[in-house]
Amino acid sequence: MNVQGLSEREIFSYLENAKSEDTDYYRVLSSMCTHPHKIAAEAHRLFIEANLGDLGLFAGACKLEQEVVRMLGELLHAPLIDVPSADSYEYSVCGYLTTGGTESNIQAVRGMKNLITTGKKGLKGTPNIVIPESAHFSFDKVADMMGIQVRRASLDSEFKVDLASVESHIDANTIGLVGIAGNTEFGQVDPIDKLSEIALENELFLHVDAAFGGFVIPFLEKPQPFDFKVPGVTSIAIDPHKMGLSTIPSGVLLFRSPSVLESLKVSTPYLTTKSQFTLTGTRTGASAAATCAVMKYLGHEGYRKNVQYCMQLTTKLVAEARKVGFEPLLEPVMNVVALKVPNPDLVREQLLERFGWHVSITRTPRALRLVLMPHNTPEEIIIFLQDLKKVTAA
Ligand code: 0PR
Repeated sequence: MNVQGLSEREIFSYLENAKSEDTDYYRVLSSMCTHPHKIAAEAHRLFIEANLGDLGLFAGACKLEQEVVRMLGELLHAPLIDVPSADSYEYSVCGYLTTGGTESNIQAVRGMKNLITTGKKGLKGTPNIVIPESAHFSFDKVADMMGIQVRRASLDSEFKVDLASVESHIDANTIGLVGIAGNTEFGQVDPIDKLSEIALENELFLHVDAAFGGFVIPFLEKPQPFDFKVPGVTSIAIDPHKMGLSTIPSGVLLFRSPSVLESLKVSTPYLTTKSQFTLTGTRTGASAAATCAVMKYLGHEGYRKNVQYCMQLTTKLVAEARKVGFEPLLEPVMNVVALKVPNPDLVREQLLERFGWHVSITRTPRALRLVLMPHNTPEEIIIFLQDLKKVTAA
């Protein structure tokens, strides 16, 4: 750190310099995040100092968090629970705002572990969970942090989790299953209703990672079952900072039953509140304000239009790609396309070096992974395909 502080002008010139190295989402086809909606950005600024880690001091921000949880609970058909002590809320949905899908996934599994190890089952060895091969790498962190064995079930030919493989991994030490509603690489949705049957039969928790798909699936023309309407689903991760158009960091974790949230509680003797069930202590109220504001501003119809726009881009990209001879690995279910191209790693490198396109790659099989977000345009897609053709022809 320098001894004397710099001037405001110097600071901002320094910051602008750094900012000029950021992409501003120009030619970005690899991101599940996008520009936050301007309403979200303004609301974020308004609550910049609010700390949800000390709810007693920030009652207003706390109400906004509860309202986000209530609205998302309603969207995802969460059951209402009785909260006699809450002043203006007779009924509530159970959950809280996280920093994103990673924290939500960690906490969902921690909840399973806490309830099982203190509860009925009496484990004989290391607890395990069964997740799809396609699960996000946040579950590797779960395995590392919590001493839980993470078993990966294989995928079927449509990149959904294979149910027979899930069943073959379940044993006496299995505490829960995970299904993905909108997997990171293919945008595919696992058969959550079938996973629910397996979970109920074996008395297991079922966590649905809808970090990306949660703000997509409900607004598709033909939504697939993935939320609390499916009886065995016990928790859901959904990220407003992805297709919810809120600011980073905004994730939400919802539970069907308050007992799981209860199991996450630790006491906080010297705070204005007695206990905390969140993973982080100090956490921003700005995200609650941003998410609440953008959800109320857009409403169901606003999000439907957003998804419709991204799906139109997706359809256009696939149609144009087919014209030049590139097939998708699967018919896109949401706004993620895995495109079969020769030598994808080299193509990716060339697209960036020669034309400034940011794309990513699926692991198995290796294909070009493209996420069509609100920052992309139909014109951009035409140019992208021209550039892709040049790169693959070389
Ligand atoms: N679950 C799923 C299904 C996800 O796709 C992701 C992130 C997570 C959980 C974890 O969410 P957080 O990163 O919010 O904790 N998926 C994106 C990915 O890994 C995250 C991302 C977003 C990466 C924007 C890059 C980027 O520019 O691809």
